[in-house]
Amino acid sequence: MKKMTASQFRQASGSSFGQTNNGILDEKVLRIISDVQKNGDTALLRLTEELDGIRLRTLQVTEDEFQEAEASVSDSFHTALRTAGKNIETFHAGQMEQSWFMNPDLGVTLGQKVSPIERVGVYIPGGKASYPSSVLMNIIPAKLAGVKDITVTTPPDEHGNISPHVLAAARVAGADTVYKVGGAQAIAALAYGTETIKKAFKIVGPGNTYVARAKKWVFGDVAVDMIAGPSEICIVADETANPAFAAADLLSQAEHDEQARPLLVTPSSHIADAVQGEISRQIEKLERKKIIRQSLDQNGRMIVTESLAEALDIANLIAPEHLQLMIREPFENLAAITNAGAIFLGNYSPEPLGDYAAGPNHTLPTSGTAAFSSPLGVYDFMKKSSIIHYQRDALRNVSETVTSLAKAEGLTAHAQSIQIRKDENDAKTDD
Ligand code: HSO
Ligand code: ZN
Repeated sequence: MKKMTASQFRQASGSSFGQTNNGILDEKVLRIISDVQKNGDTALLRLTEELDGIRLRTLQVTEDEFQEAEASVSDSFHTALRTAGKNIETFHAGQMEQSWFMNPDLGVTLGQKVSPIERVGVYIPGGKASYPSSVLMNIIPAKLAGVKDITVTTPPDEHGNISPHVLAAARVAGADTVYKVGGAQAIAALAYGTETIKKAFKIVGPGNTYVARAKKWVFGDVAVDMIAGPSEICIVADETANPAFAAADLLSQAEHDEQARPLLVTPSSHIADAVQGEISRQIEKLERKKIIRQSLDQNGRMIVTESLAEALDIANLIAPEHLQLMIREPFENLAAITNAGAIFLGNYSPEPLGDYAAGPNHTLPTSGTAAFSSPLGVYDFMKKSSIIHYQRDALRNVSETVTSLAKAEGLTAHAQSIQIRKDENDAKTDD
């Protein structure tokens, strides 16, 4: 990994690593979206043949396919799904939001009614990046929120099959239906509906660049969770960090893809060198070392700072998806961190723990968006309605305020809606 000072890093990269627009990609994605809008299932089947290499007869995964998948995965995998699922559920149960009411004045009741989104679409990538853990992370909070209809779409392989691990996870998490369709065409189907796939009100889940661009284009017609970029890990380490652990954690994120960003920020040049040594040693045994090497060479950085405070500043500037604080007093320094998707404290809270089993969500803001957004949670599947109740006298008390603002806006019908009630109230009081 390239070693540099904090000021060199500041100059070279700035704070944001946002996605660049890609005209050719967008053209393709838009063509697919309008094809699906016009031709529905016919377009989905044709595009699946063209892009995934399989002519399907039906899109929906059958009960037989589910049972076959569940029978084919190991008992230990089933147990792991259940244990991880339970931890994810326990954590997310803490995010539940309740409706509430207040009485700010006599005769006035205000509140907020919380309702689940009715129908949600979950996109799950296929192929090499098929993650049953993401099935749990996306569906469990939706279930807790009370979403009634959860549709999963995921691309089939060239034989028309879906990963049995993904299907088993979909069952454990409680998906209602799984469809064999991927890419931009799946996003279009969820956004606008087809003969078989019902329109969703929100689409969540990770995906490749086609999926990400498609989500960006359908946003507005449907809600989307976020536009996910490549995985990132930023480790802030002082001399109490175990260099072998830090190296292992950087390598873990680098294996996601060549674009992944492993970063080490440390006030100790000695730690930087020790971590580098460990990386060189550990990488040799890893299956995905080709991907890892590219990620480390292209996007990996070791940033040596003047102090721990400066290291924490750099972490905020990066606003990483995952931040590990491998420092002497992680809790004491937490106050200094404002921008990070998830913060892992100490030598024994590695990022992969959070990917699978700790409980918090692994769908996190990437590409610097942790500066303004949060992890996926139960709140992403709930919406709110304001509640307003005024008694007659309470309305009279506020009538002047409303009519004067309405008149200033030239909206006399608005004023009239208040005045007509005030007149009724005045007549009654005169009796
Ligand atoms: N680290 C990924 C999530 C994941 N890791 C899934 C393994 N499986 C999110 O950046
Ligand atoms: Zn991961």
